[in-house]
Amino acid sequence: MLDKLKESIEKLSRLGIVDREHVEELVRDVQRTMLAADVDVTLVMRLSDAIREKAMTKLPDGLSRKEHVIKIVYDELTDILGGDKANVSVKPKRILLSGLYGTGKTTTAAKLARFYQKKGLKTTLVACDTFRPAAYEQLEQLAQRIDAQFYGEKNEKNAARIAKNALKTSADVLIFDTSGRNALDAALTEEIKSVSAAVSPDERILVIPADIGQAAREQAKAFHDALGITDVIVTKMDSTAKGGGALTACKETGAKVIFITTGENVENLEQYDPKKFVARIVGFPDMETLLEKAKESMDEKKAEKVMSGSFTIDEFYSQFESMKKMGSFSQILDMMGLGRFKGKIGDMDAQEGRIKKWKHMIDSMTRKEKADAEILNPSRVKRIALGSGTAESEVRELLANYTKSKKLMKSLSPAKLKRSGMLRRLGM
Ligand SMILES: Nc1nc2c(ncn2[C@@H]2O[C@H](COP(=O)(O)OP(=O)(O)OP(=O)(O)O)[C@@H](O)[C@H]2O)c(=O)[nH]1
Ligand SMILES: [Mg+2]
Repeated sequence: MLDKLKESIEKLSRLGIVDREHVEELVRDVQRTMLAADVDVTLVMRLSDAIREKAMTKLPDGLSRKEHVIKIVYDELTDILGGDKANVSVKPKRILLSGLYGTGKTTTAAKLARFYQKKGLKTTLVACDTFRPAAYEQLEQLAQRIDAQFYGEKNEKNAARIAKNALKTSADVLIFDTSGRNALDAALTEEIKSVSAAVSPDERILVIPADIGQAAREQAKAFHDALGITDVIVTKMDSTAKGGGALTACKETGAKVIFITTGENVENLEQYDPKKFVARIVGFPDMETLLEKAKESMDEKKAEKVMSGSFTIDEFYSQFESMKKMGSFSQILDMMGLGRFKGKIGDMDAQEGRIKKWKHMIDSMTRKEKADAEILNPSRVKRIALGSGTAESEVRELLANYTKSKKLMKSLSPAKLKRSGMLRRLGM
C-alpha cells in the first residue's frame, strides 16, 4: 500500500538539484498514489497544495532543497494519516469491541489479549456475541490458543448479563467481544449500549476493516455518535490497497487509530504510529540525509572510530543518543541498506525503553571501566547494578549489546562496504 510513493521519493533523491518542475512531478505522483489508496479527493488536493506551497520556501538551515521537499511530504503525510501516536496505557482495564459484521472483532480481541499478556497483564476474553452461531466456540478456541482466560455463557442470550457476570472473574484486562450486524441499526446500538452500561468500559473500541477505504469516515462517525467511541482499530491492512483511505478518513473524524492489524495470526497486531508508518512508506530519511545528520552529530574522527569498531561504551551510548533523533535503530539500518544485520544485534526497537536505563548504568561506571569494558568482571557488574538501580542482568545485556555492535561494525570493513555499493552511493 502506498509503496509507489517510495519510488517517487527515491526518484527525487537521485536528482542533483530539485526545482519547481520536480516538485510538480512529485505532487502528481503523490496525488495518483493517494487517490489509488482511496483517499478523499479534497484531502488529496489539500495535501498537494501544502506540498507545493511549502516546497519552494526559504530553506531551513542545513537542509538541501531535496531534503526539504522530502521532509515536507513526510510531515504532511504524517499529519493526514493521524499525526501523533496514540497512547496505549498498559494497566488493568475493560475494553469493549464493537463493529459491523466480519470486521475482525473476534480475532482482534484475541490479538489484543496477546498484546496485554505480553506486557504481563492477566487477560480474560469475554464472549458477548450471542447473535452469531458458534461465536462462543470461536472465541473460546482463540483463548485456548493464546492461553488466555475465557468467559462465556453458552445458553444466555442477554449479552449485557454475560458481560456483568464476567466482572467476577479475576483478570487485569477484560476484553468484551460483541456481535456485529450488517449496519449500525437500532438492535446493534441498543445491544452495545446495554453491554457498555453493564461494565463501564475504559475503552470503547471500534473495529473497522481497511478494505472499506474512505467509507470508514461514515462508519466511524455513526458509531461515535451512537456509542461514544474512544479509539479505532483498523484491521486487514495486509489485504487491501485502500488502507490509506481508511486511515485518513478516521483522522478526519477525529477518531484516534491505536492499532492496525496486518494478518490473521494472533501476533499480527501493531501499535499504530503515523510517523513510523509514513517513514516506512516514504523511506525517509534516505541514506544521504542520514549521513549528513550523522556528520553533524559527530566529528569525523569519532565517525572513523565507530566505523572501525573501536569505540568506548560512552561513545557507543552517544551513538544511540544521536541516532534517536533520526529514527529507530532498525529504520537506520534499513536506510543504510543493512537491514539484513538486524538479527545480529537483536530487536533494537523493542529495546528503546531499556536503552534509557543504559545511561544510568554508564553513569555508574568508573572512567577506567568506560574506557575498557573488558575489565567489567562480575563484582564490578554487581556494583554498577546497585549504583544505577538496575538488575545485574540488565548491565550484562548492555555489555552484550556493546560487544555485538563492535563486532558488527568491525565486520563492516570499508572493503565490504565498497562492495555493497554503499560508499559509491555516498560519492566516496
Ligand atoms: N488478512 C486478514 N484477515 C483478517 C484480519 N483480521 C481479521 N481477519 C479475518 O477476517 C475474518 C473475520 O474476522 P472475525 O474476527 O471473525 O470478525 P468479526 O468482526 O468478529 O465477525 P462477526 O463476529 O461475524 O461480526 C476472519 O476470517 C479473520 O481471520 C487481518 O488483519 N488480516
Ligand atoms: Mg465475531
